[in-house]
Amino acid sequence: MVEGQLVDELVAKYCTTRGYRYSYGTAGFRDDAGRLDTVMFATGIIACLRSIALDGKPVGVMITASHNPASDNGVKIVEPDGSMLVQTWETRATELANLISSGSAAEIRRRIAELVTSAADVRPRLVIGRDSRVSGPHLLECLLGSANSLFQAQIKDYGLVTTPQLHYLTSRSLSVDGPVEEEDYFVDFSSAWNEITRLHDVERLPSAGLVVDCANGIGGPKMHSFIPRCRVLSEATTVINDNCADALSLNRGCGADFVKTNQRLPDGIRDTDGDSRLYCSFDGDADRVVFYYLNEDNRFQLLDGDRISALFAYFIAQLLEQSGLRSVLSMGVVQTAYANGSSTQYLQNHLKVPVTCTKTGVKHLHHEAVTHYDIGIYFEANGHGTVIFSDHFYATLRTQTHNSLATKTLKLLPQLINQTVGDAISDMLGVLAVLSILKWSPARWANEFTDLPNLLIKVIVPDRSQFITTDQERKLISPEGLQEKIDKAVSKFHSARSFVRASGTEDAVRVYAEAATQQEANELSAIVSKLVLESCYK
Ligand code: G16
Repeated sequence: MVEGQLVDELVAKYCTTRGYRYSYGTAGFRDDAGRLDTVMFATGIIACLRSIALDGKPVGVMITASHNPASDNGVKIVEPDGSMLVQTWETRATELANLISSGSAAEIRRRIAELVTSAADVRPRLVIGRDSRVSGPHLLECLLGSANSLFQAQIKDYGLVTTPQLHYLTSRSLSVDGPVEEEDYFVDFSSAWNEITRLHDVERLPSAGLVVDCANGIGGPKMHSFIPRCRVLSEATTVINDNCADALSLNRGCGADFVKTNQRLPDGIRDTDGDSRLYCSFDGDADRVVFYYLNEDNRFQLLDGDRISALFAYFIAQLLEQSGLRSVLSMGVVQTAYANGSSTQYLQNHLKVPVTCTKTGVKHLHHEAVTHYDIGIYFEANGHGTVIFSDHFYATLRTQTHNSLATKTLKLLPQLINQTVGDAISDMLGVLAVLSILKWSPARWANEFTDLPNLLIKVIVPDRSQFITTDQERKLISPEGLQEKIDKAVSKFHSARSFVRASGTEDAVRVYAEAATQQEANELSAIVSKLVLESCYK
């Protein structure tokens, strides 16, 4: 039985942010770090209850706001197998955070006591990590405030890690008896890289080198620990924007989101004349990656998540063909509405690979990939994604007695590519391995198709919750009448498409426009943005 007085004391101590409305969004709770005390305390309770409901299996908690500015923070809960929290529990998390934020002392006391006493007599296990934000340690204290005092949880705190490391370490804690250390992550992925590159006699990258922009986030120090373990890469790689000690520089003028949204080089890259290196940018917690290079006119060319999907689909289709497994193992690509129309055409018409579209948020793409395919390739255009292999895939490969080079390569891919979640480091290794094996330069990779010109912008509105979508977020059902106006605007342009959706990680509405020329895409974007604002102030 939990003492009401204990609950009162804990709430008074840890839940200083009151009166806000919270929502477990695209990637957990996200907000200005100063507003998250209460959310962290509530998350400690929900994570423990989840672990108890799963008989004390390890549940992950990652404190991060990923691509958002340094002043924000956030938290998300990870299932024991490393996937995202199941959706019914997202609702529980939102309800509890809002009750503690806005309920009366008596309501809070009653609800928390109810939750704690109704839980089975099992000691919960939490696996915790955080990114490099300065607010991390304080928010961790608020989380531990409930997890320790109300549940006496068994806690493994990995300190500063990337989000994908935390997902990986959580799933490893489930499958391995004995201690799991961060070192395991480095060893597992560098070994897979070393093995696949030896198998294919890779001695150099197909570009003059690799430059990795770490967004001044936690990816920087992790890359410095990781790269020396990787053959070929250790000499070829330059790590930039790796100063995570300078808290304010996080995601500022650099990183995957900046590069993708602005379609330009990040700060920190100077002398690029005659440069034939391959570049990539991670985001603040290293769960996204986009690539780019400078073409012969020294112009920036982006190779985003759509290109990564296309590259993996091309390569794996070839391996399946060579190993005689094309009709045995199903392969498909999952995209969101942000995928460039040309990439969808290329996958469906050229590679003959099925493509499905889901709502934004890797949790949706992951679910689709796992449900439908033996090899599910999913990347959001922003570079967030992975390739997932099914039990049927592993079983089929076990029965292959003739171990051709293609079969051996297929067996190694799931070790190289993080199976729990999108991972900038592991995705980078996957892309580099494929390019090296195919001997494709960045320009060769880019030549597979030409992107339709596009523009993605943010529009700040008084209340983004008014923007309600359907059809995998491609159409609005509210505000009333806005979709019809957007459709009318789109019909005036060539090969055009536009959609509007509320962000789940920022207080803004996103407007995407695509058309036959950049000028048309820009014009369409301006018209749709104006329609969005008019719908708010009419
Ligand atoms: C998160 C999600 C991604 C999503 C992105 C933007 O990324 O994990 O799946 O694409 O937010 O979402 P929204 O458009 O709803 O703001 P990250 O890198 O911030 O964790």
